[in-house]
Amino acid sequence: MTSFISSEQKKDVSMVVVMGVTGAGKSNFINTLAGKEVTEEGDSLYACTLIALFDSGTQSCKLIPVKIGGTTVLIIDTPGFDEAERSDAEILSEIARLLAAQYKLGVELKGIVYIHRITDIRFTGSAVKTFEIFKKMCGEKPLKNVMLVTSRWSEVNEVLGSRREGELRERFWSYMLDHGSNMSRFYGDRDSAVILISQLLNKAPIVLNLQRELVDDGKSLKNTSAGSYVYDELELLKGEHRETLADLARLRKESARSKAQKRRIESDATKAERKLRQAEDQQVSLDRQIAAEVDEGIARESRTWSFSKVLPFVLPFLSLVLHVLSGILGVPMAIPI
Ligand SMILES: Nc1nc2c(ncn2[C@@H]2O[C@H](COP(=O)(O)OP(=O)(O)O)[C@@H](O)[C@H]2O)c(=O)[nH]1
Ligand SMILES: [Mg+2]
Repeated sequence: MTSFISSEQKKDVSMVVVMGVTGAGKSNFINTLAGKEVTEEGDSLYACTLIALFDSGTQSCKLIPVKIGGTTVLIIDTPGFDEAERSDAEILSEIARLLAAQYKLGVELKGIVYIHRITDIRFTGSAVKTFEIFKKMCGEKPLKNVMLVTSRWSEVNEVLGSRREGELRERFWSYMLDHGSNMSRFYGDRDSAVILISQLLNKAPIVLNLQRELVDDGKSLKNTSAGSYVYDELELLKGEHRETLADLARLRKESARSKAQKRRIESDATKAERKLRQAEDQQVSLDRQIAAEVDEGIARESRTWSFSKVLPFVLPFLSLVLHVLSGILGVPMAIPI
């Protein structure tokens, strides 16, 4: 379906994904990057899109088109793998759908910005998990298009910040830096955000490990490196819930318990059983063919185009991409067609 789009048109649109834990400063970074563009240029396409996406109130991925130089960059704001309302499996599925669609549509992926607060003293469990999934999604080759960004520099003094930066460089981020990733500071101003994104735009486009696994190899999400990591984490979690249930079963057998204690045991057991079932359901939800789903989504969305009685080749590539991606993700878009 993308054959009617010339490679020249494709070059006008590219994509950058922003990742990091909740609260790292992803949305702040993207707003800073996009904000001035929206107000200065007053382009209704960008303004409407931005408002529609940020008003949606969901924790899902968001698409924000930003104009930098002569090109439009679709910035993807992703949720961290630590959301209370959404499971890791759900979040990964959504990111996977989006990346598979971008790859199939032929939009160039220029890189990934990974944001980390310089104020964080240590890597928490969710930071480790988000970073691990991110690494597995990437694979090795695309690491040269990864920008490791530290945020919240206004909240640390320079000496302390530099020391923590050194720790990140030598410990947590050394593997990625050795494989060509770059490290950068975001000071909260638009210029530093633009410089950062521009560095990625100058690079050759990348194909992520996850995209090759899903689209080229036709693997189910569960069988990809990132998917199997999430699956295995769920397996560990299930083990913990089973242990809890076994402990509670032992307590149940012991006699001489008060009514209150018995009630407590039953309520704890119900909770553990529910969590066990949820983990099982999440594992099942990873057993899906993302590439096939995306094909269906693209076919469905292109039918909408033909219903609108407008020939696809006269439409700007950007509008088409936004239409398809938002349709696949179920994100509301206010794009005038
Ligand atoms: N002081 C300061 N606050 C920030 C910075 N970046 C983000 N914040 C605040 O931290 C909170 C979380 O940021 P947000 O961009 O929503 O994080 P996200 O979950 O990664 O999208 C918000 O209240 C922001 O206003 C920063 O560089 N400096
Ligand atoms: Mg956010």
